[in-house]
Amino acid sequence: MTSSYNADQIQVLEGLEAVRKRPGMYIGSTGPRGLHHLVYEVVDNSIDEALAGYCTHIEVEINTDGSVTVTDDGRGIPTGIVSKSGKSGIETVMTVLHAGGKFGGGGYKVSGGLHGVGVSVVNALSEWVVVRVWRDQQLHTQRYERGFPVTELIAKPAEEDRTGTSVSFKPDTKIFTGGIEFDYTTLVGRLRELAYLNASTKITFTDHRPDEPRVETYLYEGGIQEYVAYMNREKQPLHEEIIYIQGERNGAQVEVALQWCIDAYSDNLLGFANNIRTIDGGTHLEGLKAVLTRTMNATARKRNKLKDNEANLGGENVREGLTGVISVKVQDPEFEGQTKTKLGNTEVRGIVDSLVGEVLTEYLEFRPQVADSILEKAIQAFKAAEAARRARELVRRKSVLESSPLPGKLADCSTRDPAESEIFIVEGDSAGGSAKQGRDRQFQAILPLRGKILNIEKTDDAKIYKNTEIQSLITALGLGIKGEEFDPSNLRYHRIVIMTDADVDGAHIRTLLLTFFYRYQRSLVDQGYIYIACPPLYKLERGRSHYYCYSDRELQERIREFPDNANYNIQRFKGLGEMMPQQLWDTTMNPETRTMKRVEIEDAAEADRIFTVLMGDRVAPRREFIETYGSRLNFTDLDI
Ligand code: 0RA
Repeated sequence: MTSSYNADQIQVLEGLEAVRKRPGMYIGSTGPRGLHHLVYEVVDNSIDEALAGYCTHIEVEINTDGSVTVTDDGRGIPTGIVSKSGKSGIETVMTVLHAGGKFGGGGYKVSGGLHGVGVSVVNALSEWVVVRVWRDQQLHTQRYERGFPVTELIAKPAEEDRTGTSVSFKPDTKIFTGGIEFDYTTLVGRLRELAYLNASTKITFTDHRPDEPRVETYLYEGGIQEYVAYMNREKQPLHEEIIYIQGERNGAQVEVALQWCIDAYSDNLLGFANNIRTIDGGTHLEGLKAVLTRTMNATARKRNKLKDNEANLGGENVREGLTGVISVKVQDPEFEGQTKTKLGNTEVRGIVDSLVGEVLTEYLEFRPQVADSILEKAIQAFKAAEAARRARELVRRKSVLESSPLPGKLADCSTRDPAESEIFIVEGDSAGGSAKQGRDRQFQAILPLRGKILNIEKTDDAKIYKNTEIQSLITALGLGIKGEEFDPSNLRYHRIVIMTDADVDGAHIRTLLLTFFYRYQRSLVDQGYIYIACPPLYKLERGRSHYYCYSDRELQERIREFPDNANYNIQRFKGLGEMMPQQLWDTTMNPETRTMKRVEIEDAAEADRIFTVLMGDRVAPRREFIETYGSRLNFTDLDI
């Protein structure tokens, strides 16, 4: 320990102690998400330095011992004594909750970070941390263990002529009991996203764990414009130039990039506030949607695309085929909702609305062809929506969607509490039969589907509502109308489990179902209601014991454990229908023993693109995708 404690220091220790006692409060969870959050928290500090205009390069490294190093070329954390804490700036940043860049008057205008808790939280939750700061021609180093400094701040002449900060940390296995292994793909997704959101900030990512280290560099001079171009790279743009709007009003910075595509029918708008992906939307997206609808309608009237007696285009019509990113940076972001991913600042709505309105109106005035092609697409969408609405009304009148009887083939569960209810969607009647007999009818429902469901990516809305398998899904689950704001209290089951055979057909049906959920009511996926069952591939019997194996590797490993001359028998399950009801329960459905994968979207842009490529109507990009990734085309690889 460096010195005796004063009152402030005691408060500090209590602060970090609180973090170790209730880590979830500070980083969300102690699972993989929380673990990766540590990296983001450190990187956010370097991003803040970049936003302030002092840092151009951030390097992130996963080291061979599983620790992570984040290095930037910013000003370096101040080393002098901070009067309030009586400690060096470095120790203050490392040990005082929320200290971040806020002391010494050098505070930042806006700051990123979801929890915004600062590096001190990373320090508290790490077995060790080593900080290096290049400043004033010196290299300052200090080491911490579980939050406590274990060395002095040591300064020696710097060998390089540079400034900056480097933080290395090894997460504490006492806190992250599920393991401290960082996932390459997860980090790549977020770091690339950060590079898009912070134009001209170079981010290098190196994974030193493999024999041959993997290095990636992200540097996007065009920022979110390049992000939109990247998301649309498999699509056909309606206009070449990406519409880019940028401005600042009342201390809030707004950046918008938009591009409509001919061959896209849903809208794909991503919102960010202070670099946080706002999955649940918020005022920035509300403002953007409102101004897009108003501006396009006004332009349509001005250009005589809509007559006086014709109704306005709806928001969804205007957004059809649109890929867009809105990124706002505000001084005091308020994040709402359960997952804190909805921007709440009310002033942002009006700021986005007025700023985008002015620039977009003028933009379209100068580019009448662009305006006309977007409007023509919107008008087509409007007409198609009208046709779909008529088809829907027909469906509604037949009361398929509302107060309709549940589908006949649904074997419902007895409980009426959605929170404890599960529904297994299975292919075919024979699998359905096994599942019905094997389930716990108290809380498990079974819905057998016949054959392949419609590919919703390629089908227009009118056909979707006419399809009986889709009708069954909609009514059994209690879903509303496609794309409309969905009231989760209508959802009849909080676990929707896709249970298909472990073969190519099964994988295809699973993809079709995932596409359906993703495009029809994406919030089901976002809220984590969708699961994939993992039935075993083999039953291995030896003497009186048996094992279920879920992969070829597991089978081989089991067999290898047997003595050389052992007699054993392998049964391969060709489909769920071949399993005895009791087996299906034991291996796949019993919550005590089963494994299920929860479907999560880690990278929205990637997910959108992959669905377009895999399920859309252009063949060339699909072939290319399958040729590139074919051998490892399964859902864990796709991160969905
Ligand atoms: C406090 C004040 C200043 C910079 C920083 C902290 C800072 C923190 C981190 C964490 C990672 N990289 C960082 N870079 C800077 C302002 C410095 C000044 O006024 O010179």
